Amino acid sequence: MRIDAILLRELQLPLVRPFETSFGVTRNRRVLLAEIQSEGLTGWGECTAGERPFFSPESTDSAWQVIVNELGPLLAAESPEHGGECPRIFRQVRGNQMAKATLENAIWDLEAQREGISLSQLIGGVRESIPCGVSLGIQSSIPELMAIIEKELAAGYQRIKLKCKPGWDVEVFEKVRSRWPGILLSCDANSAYRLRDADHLTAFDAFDLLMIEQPLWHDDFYYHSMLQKRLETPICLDESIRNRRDALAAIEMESCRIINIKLGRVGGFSEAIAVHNAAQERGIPVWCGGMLETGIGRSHNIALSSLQNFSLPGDVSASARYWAEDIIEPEVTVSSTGEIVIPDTPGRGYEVRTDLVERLAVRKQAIRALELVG
Ligand code: OSB
Ligand code: MG
Repeated sequence: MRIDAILLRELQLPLVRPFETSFGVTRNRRVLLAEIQSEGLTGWGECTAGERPFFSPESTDSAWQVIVNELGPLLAAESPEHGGECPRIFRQVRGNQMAKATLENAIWDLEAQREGISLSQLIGGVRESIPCGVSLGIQSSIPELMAIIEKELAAGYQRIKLKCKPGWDVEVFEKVRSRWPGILLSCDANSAYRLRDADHLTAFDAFDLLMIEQPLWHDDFYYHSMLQKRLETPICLDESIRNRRDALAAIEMESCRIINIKLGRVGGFSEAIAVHNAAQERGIPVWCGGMLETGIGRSHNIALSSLQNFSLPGDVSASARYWAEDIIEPEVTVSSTGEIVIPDTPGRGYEVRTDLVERLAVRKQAIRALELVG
């Protein structure tokens, strides 16, 4: 596929409600989108980096620079036939997985369109619909959280994940569990605890949590393996897993029993599929995480979640939970049984509302193959 143009845009858009984690509050997203034009087709990618480098070392601004200066020129100089060639094309650039995923995922979208099949089909997806959960940020009071949980359960969501941190944990779990004894419930600490909190973390075992996500350091396997020995509740790793080797190390060391896969965090579909397969071969279930994506990133997550071993409800939920108006058509909706139907039309299966994208864009840059070669 000849790369005719790579267009980068930064969109600014407010979340319908603030999202608070142990590392900070997000009110407004700054989303970097890549539009890649190739032989009459258009592929889209979304960068999942945060506004600040708090979840991972990348940010909207760092990804913009790396794509403009490094990855965009490397890709524009090639004519990849498959999304799977991107890791080789980008190999010289270390890290920067979210920047890489922005372009790689757009190439997979283009490839599916060229083949006339859905992205889910292209990657070998086997599901017709995916089970959905919600990730609920830290609230200002427990009654406010209870009201939100009530609403999300009524909407059909199959699993409730609570963001937690010291001071917003056992007391919250106690209240939620006593009101809803049977629901699938998990928590996500985003690295808010240390090994000296191990006794405190063992108290989480009383609440029959499906998992505790990333309790310790963002880059750790060893101390998570120490902690897992002391916990009945399975640990799920998110931040620590940047690639297949990390997944193998974590599984081998018994640092976790479940893995959260995020396309951006591992650098795109190639590595996400590799992590998925490595986990599946070792009997470790995975689920698809979210990064407050617009409909473009969300549609990539939906396709990814159609792979066999995505057997637990993910954090991929309806557009309307995030945006007054999403930039895709139709918006992502969730059924009353908490499922999203996988589209079967070519590519991602959701149209991009290019007029709205233009209106929301605050920064634009074109990377053209010819200019680069010349
Ligand atoms: O750790 O899963 C996380 C959002 C931003 C950064 C990290 C995380 C999250 C979420 C939100 O949990 C998931 C979503 O609803 O998109
Ligand atoms: Mg997480």
